[in-house]
Amino acid sequence: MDFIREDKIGLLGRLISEASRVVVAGHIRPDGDALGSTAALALYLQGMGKDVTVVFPDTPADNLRFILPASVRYAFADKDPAKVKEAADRAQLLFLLDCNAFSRTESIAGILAGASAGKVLIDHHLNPDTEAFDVSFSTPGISSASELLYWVLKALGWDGSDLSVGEALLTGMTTDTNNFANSVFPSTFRMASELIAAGVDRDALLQRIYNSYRENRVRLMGYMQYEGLTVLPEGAAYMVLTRDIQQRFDLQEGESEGLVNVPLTIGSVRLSVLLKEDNGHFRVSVRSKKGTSAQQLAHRFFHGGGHENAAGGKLFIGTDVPSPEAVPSYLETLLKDFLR
Ligand SMILES: [Mn+2]
Repeated sequence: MDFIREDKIGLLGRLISEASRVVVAGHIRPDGDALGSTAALALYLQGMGKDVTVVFPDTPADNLRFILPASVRYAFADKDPAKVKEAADRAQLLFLLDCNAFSRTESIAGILAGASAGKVLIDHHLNPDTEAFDVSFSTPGISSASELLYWVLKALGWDGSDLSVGEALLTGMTTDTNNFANSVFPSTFRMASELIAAGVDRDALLQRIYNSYRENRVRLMGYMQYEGLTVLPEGAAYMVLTRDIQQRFDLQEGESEGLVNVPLTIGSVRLSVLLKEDNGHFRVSVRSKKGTSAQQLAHRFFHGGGHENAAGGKLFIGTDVPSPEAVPSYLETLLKDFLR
């Protein structure tokens, strides 16, 4: 792959061969790509005889737990901060996957950034903090961190025979592209084709990702589309998932995944925003069609960023908006302004 530089692969190969204790880390509220890529790398390194710990700032959502193989050691800082610290202190090599900077690991950023281990970044977000790493693989023009890792492993000489590695990578790529709907490149199809030819069971994987939700999620999706959606004539749509609604549908972490994409199926809508109420702020997800920048909106108005057509951030109650009730009018004003 032309986006993988040979000199970096040489350096990475040396770092891996010299390390016996490795930490693999990903971002807060890990999604399928963060979990799939970290699981795949952990399995690959374990196959080489390395002592590997996968660390995250928080425990993954229940509906994504299936991505984590039982044979891998995990440490989640919200449950066991000492285990994360110990693993980082002992590590000789540390990987950060699916995020552009240590800050995306929030509560454990200081521990990871301050570790004496060699540091490697493998990511596909804009504006990577390459200064913080000994080797950085950062390619925004790729589907997912899982895909980038696939090409890095191939360049390192991985033979693809361990199907559990391939399964985790295909899972991560599938979730990040919304099952081949966004950010798909020729290289993405090539990766999928090679993995399926090698024997990865895509049907089983799709069942686990898309057909294993609880009933409440389907009802919430219906409710939000019927009652909770506002479509503006300027080409934007938004939904506000308040605390009340989350409680009413017994919503768990990860269960509103995909909802923000639905308004983009309306022909006139170029920009979709979902706000989910949290402690003292709203978590904001933004999706856009080509030609409209979700990343710009998230960066300018929601203290965030991400990819051109899929981004996120936060809206703080008290500083950005005086109260939750003020959110709709605040949003409508800025969306109209942004799309003008
Ligand atoms: Mn990703």
